[in-house]
Amino acid sequence: MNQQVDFDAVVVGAGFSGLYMLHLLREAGYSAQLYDAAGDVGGTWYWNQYPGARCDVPAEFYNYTFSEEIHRDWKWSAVYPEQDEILSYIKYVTDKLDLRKDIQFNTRITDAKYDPEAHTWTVNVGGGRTVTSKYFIPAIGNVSVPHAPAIPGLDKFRGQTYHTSQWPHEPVDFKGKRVAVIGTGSSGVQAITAISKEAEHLTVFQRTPQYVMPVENPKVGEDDLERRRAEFPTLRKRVREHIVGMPCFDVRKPYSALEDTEDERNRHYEALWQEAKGFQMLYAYTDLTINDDANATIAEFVRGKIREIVKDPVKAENLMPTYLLGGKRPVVATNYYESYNRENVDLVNLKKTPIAECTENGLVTADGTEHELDIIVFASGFDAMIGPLAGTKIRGREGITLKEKWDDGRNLKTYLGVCHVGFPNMFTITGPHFPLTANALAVNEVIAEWVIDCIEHAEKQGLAEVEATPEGEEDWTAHVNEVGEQSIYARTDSWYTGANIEGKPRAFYGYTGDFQTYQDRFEKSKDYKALAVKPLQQVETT
Ligand code: NA7
Repeated sequence: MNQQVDFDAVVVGAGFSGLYMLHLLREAGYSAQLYDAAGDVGGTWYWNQYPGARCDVPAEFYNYTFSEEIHRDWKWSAVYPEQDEILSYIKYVTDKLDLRKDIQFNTRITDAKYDPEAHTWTVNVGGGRTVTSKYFIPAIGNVSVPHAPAIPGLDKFRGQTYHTSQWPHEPVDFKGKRVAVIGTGSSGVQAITAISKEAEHLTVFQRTPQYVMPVENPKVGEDDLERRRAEFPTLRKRVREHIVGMPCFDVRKPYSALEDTEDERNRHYEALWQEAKGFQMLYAYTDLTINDDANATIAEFVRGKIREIVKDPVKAENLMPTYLLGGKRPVVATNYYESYNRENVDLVNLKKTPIAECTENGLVTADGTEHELDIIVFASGFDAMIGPLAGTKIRGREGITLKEKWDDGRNLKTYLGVCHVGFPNMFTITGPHFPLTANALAVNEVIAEWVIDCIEHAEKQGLAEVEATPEGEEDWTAHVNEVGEQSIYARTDSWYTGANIEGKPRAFYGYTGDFQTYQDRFEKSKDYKALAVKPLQQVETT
């Protein structure tokens, strides 16, 4: 590279995507430095250390696919490993690739600015220091800025409060404690099943009931391990050829749910429920998430299961979801509904009795009931997708921030979710328009590999700048919005459309098309026609 810079590239975020990006940059011979606010690697898996946290994609497909050696020398203990094991895997890969020497921890990047004259990024690394780089690659996650309801009087509470995504790294003792969990998304559901077994009393504050699919978590035996090692050569291909990048889930009956009789359907659903393979239930037929009438059949089956499992009819009624199954991010868990049969577990339906205030003793609901508590756990989700990037003051060529460019989501446009008009030489890996329905780890690999190809292309062509064209942004954004409008996500309130946060503009914050179409777009974009380029020569002579 020709510019005078501290590093060819600055990467932000030491989660799965940032670490792989760092590896690819180094392999290609670029100097790179990675910064992370955390004290160690892990990203999501560093921060989300709440009880019960585990992956809901089988680990067989939730690990890197680029290195046979890494794959061969690692042994998952269970099909759906817990948070600490995933974090150990990330540390293992980091050490195996010797990445730590190019990572600076405990460094939150709060602002970065593009210099259109020098064609470099200046990144504030804290303590009055800045570093410069040609390329700037935020890989800061899309569910990494916690959201919590503003509860009047919360500051008076004498007990402890935690957010699932900011969990302390020392164990929290729930024994003998009266605990509240607010929120019943993936994190809340996992935390509820774990905390209910330990706490003296648990009160779940639920805004929207969830469809929770059962999942068993068998141990991985030696035979299975050998099979996985033997199958490694085809792993990447199998993952990338699957509609959501999880080739363990297959359509069990390759036709519409409406073609079976009610009895046949329910027998089929029951068999899958007993198999307890999580997301597999969504693939019982071909059309459960694209045809509302088909969707209604599985939704009704799950409601029937809730009635059957939960003994207290009032609790069961409050647990009944009514929206389109799959319209919110699907949730899987072991014995979630069974938790409500425990005598120490109560449920508050916030739609009927919202939280009015917090006192020094606990939470008071609108009916005047005071729920006395020692611990409040917020499992209330995130300012998802644009939150992390909009919350960082990243200023492009014209000096405006991403937050301003996107008008807080009212004018959200990206090119492939990766490049942005006005922000040359910047690539976002896990930002808005990231696919929401595909295996995130597989997507991370696709994007990071595209970014390194693009950088290689720019360097070979002697370019000073690469940047999305307005047409490229318009075209991709129109595609995201079109598939979003056609999907069930358009008709369900969730963080996919910003509906989880009051006042957040409604938009398709993520890509909801299938993984194949997504990859095709990336493949086709390798002609770089949607990138505006500024040859270095041209820059030097003007
Ligand atoms: P989610 O899926 O956004 O779940 C958050 C939960 O918190 C959900 O039940 C929300 O209800 C609830 N919530 C949000 N705001 C409030 C307020 N103001 N009052 C009460 N309850 C509230 O976050 P998770 O951490 O569970 O999972 C995020 C992703 O991480 C997950 O999809 C996986 O990809 C991993 P709502 O449904 O919005 O009514």
